[in-house]
Formats: sequence, structure tokens, C-alpha cells
Amino acid sequence: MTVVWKQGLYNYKDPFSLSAQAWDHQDCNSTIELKAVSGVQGSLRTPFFPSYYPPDTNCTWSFSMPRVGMGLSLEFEGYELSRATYNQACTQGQWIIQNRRFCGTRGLQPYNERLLLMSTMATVVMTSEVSLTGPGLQLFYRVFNLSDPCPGQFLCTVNGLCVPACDGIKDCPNGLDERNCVCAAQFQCPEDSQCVDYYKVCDQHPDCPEATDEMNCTDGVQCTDMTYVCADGTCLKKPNPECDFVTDCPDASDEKQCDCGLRQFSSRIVGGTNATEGEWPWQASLQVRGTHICGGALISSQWVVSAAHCFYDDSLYSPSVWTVYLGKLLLNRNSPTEEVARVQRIHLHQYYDDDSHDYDLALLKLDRPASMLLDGHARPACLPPPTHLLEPDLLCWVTGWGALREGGSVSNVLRKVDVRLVSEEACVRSYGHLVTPRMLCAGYRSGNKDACQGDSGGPLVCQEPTGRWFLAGVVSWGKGCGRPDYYGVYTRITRLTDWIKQVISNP
Ligand code: 4AZ
Repeated sequence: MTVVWKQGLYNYKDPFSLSAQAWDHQDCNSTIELKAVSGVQGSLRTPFFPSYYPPDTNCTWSFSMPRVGMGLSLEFEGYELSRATYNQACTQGQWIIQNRRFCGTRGLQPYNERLLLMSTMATVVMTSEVSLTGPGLQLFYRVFNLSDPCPGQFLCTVNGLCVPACDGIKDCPNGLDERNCVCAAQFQCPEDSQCVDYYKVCDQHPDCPEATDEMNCTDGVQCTDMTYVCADGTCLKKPNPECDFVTDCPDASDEKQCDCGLRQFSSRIVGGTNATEGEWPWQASLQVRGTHICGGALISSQWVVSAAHCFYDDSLYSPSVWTVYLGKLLLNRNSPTEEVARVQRIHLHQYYDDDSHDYDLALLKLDRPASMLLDGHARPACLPPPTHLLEPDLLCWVTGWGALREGGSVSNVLRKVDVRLVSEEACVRSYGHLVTPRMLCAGYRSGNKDACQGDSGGPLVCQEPTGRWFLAGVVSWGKGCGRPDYYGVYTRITRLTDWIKQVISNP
């Protein structure tokens, strides 16, 4: 091995040291027998993953399919393939799949390569050029039915992902998942294709001509993106059945883990009013050296969600600089009900993009659990499942210590303001394509009521008829504060629930 050091454009003043270590060669060739089941069957990794793959890597993976009529889906995270022209060099890895050459590129989105196979064999080769290395790559594989690749969903051919269809959110970059919908974000009566609002389904009041919206409400139905999935896989037609004090799932899983979203007493926000003690028990103040920087929301005894952009600065991406206050009302006064915790770990969403604010979500693990005793003032908001319906016009609340007007300073007392959820269509009318499926808009066309600087990372919560509060969004961005025609933009929690659950369950 030869190592050459050259002085580049910059004058490095600091000396450096170089250490070298010999590694055993890691083999990465294998043959994989797939089964005819749904779900991820395994993963492929470049040698030394998650470390960089070595130069001159050459991995060949051979798959044998369970039968003809099945396709193979290769699922990448933050890496995508595109067909390579015949003389194109691939600087971030070259792939040869079924004799077609692809170049991989790192990005900030998920991507599936779907192989439509004629035979029961498939080979996937990954190579890197003799002198090039790169961050370790991992992909998950599964088989799919060629005749129904995305059961109950829509196949987005741009990126190979299965996305929710006709739910009012353009998940596919070309928007085809929301085209040709008989009912957009509404229930379709099977008898005459009339459209009915989802909240009118299974509400014991017939709306479809033959009352089909009230049928099968206590049985399992075909799963779609609008149906709640019980732990045993049964899907329910009744909207938002989770934690509503009625057992709906055969295994009762819809009423498990429901210690959330309730206040314990029975009984920079623009245009809002002062909050009262204990009114928003999930609200957190995230502080650095005694200064409030961002809001957060408690979702379990040891986890707070906030916005990724609060931690993006190098000096702030360090758990030790942060202090988390729970049960606080006034910033300048210690309250007997408040709890203080330090941060053990900061997880930023791996696809967070500082330019677009896409995937603006962070999870903070506290160094100790919040007490959440009956007299403690810290209580978690409910985390909505991905199928939780939040319809446009729903009245929700945003809270925080942020500025009272654009350009103002933070508030000393916690403030609250009501905002209405806004359809993606209306939000795109004000912001154009700056709005992604991971964003949710709320506010009013006339402006005035809004979140502002300092509210970032704080909760947007919506109350279910049962009285429980669910976390719908996290304050993310917006053009100014309270301006007419510019809504507040929030991170859409239901699109990131799976990520949150995955981080929390993998300590
Ligand atoms: C901010 O600068 C900010 N009006 C947060 C929310 C909004 C605007 C700015 C929404 O943190």
C-alpha cells in the first residue's frame, strides 16, 4: 500500500497523524433463496458496513425466486439508482442488475428498484472503481406480486415506492397517486360511488344511500391507508379507533399504550393567549445555557420530539449543551411542578434537508424518565398511527414561547393559539412546491394566528372527540408569521410515525 500526502488549496496549520490497520478481506458474494411471503426478507450490505466499503469492491448477490410471476424489490435508504449511459463513470458505486448498468447516487429520499423478472433467477452486482471508496451501503429485499405490486396502495413509478392513493397528499413526485380518484380523501360509498367524509364513517348515522358506511364497523376489512391496523394485522374501517375508550381490535391492541393525550385536571405564538398551568403538559422548552431555543413535545416518559433544524448547527448537535424543561409555564421562574432533564441522545431524521426543511424531525432521549405522576405536570401527547385521519379544517392548537409578532422576542409565558388544518392543495397554492408530503399546513387565509420564531419544534395538537390530544405536527417553517395567505408549516407526524417508533424501539 502506498499513501501519498499532497498539500492542497488550503494551508493546513495543524499537523495530522495517520494510522493504518490491516483488515481481513470481507467476502460479499452470496446466494439467497427467497420465500413467497410479504415483508422484508433480509438485507444486503457492502463489506464493513456501516463503515466505508473498500476500493475495488465487487459483490455478487444471486437470488432465486420462489416462483414465476413475482418481482424483486430492492429498497435503499438515501441512495438511488439511475441507468448509466455506456461510457458514464459511476463515482458513487456501479450496479449491474439483470445485465443493465446503473450508477448509484446518495440522496435524501428512500428509493426502491423493482425487478420485473421473467425467470426465477436474478443477479445483483455492486462494484466500486479501483481507487474509489464510499459510505457503506445497505439495501433490504422483498418479493412482490407482479399483478398487484402495492396492495391497497399506489405504485409510484418514479421511485418504486408504494404510497397512499387518493388521500389528498401527492406522495409521488409526479402526483399520479392523486389523479383519477373518485373520492379524494373521502370515503367512497360502494353502491353509488358517492363520497362521504371519513369522520362520518362508522358514526352510527348512515350517510351512504344504502348505509354501507355503517356496515362492517366491528369486523375486519381489507387494509388500505385509511384503515387502522391492529397488532394482529386486522384492519378496521372505523376512523381513528385508537385510544378512544372502545375496544375495536379483536386483540384489543387499539386500547393499549393509551396513557397519553390527557390533562390531569378534569375540568412564538402570534394572535394567541396565555396558557394556564398544566394545560399543555407535553410542552417542553429546549434550552442552551439558560436560553430558550426551541419547543418540543413529550411523547413517552423518556422521549421528546422536536424539529431537526433546531439541532442542525454543529455546536447544537451535541446532547450535552441542551437542557429540557417539562411542566413549565413561565420561562423566567422555576415552578414547583417543573421537571428538568438532560439529553442523552439526539436523533435527527436521516433524510432531513436543511435547504428544503423536508423531514424536519428530531427525537431526543432524556437522561431519565419524566415522573408523569398524578401531581407531576408532565404528560405525553398521543402519537398518531400512520392511518390517523386529520381532515382539513380540523381545529387544532399550537403552543410555545415563541415571538408574539414577526421579528419580536420570545414570550415569557407559554402561549396557545387555535389554527385550522389546511389541505395540501391549498398550502401548495401559497408555497408551491416547497411543500412536501412530510409537511402539514395550518392557520387561516387571513393570517394573524400562527406560530413564530422560538416556537420551532413545538407541538401542533388536535383533540379527538374522546378528549385525547394527538400530536399532528411539529412547528417547522413558514413565510414570516401570521401573514395573510401564508400558513404555518409543520412536520406531518403521521408520515413519520414509523420512523419515530423504529428509533424508540431500537435503543
Ligand atoms: C422560525 O423562524 C419560524 N409562521 C417558525 C414558524 C414559522 C415561521 C418561522 C411559521 O422558527
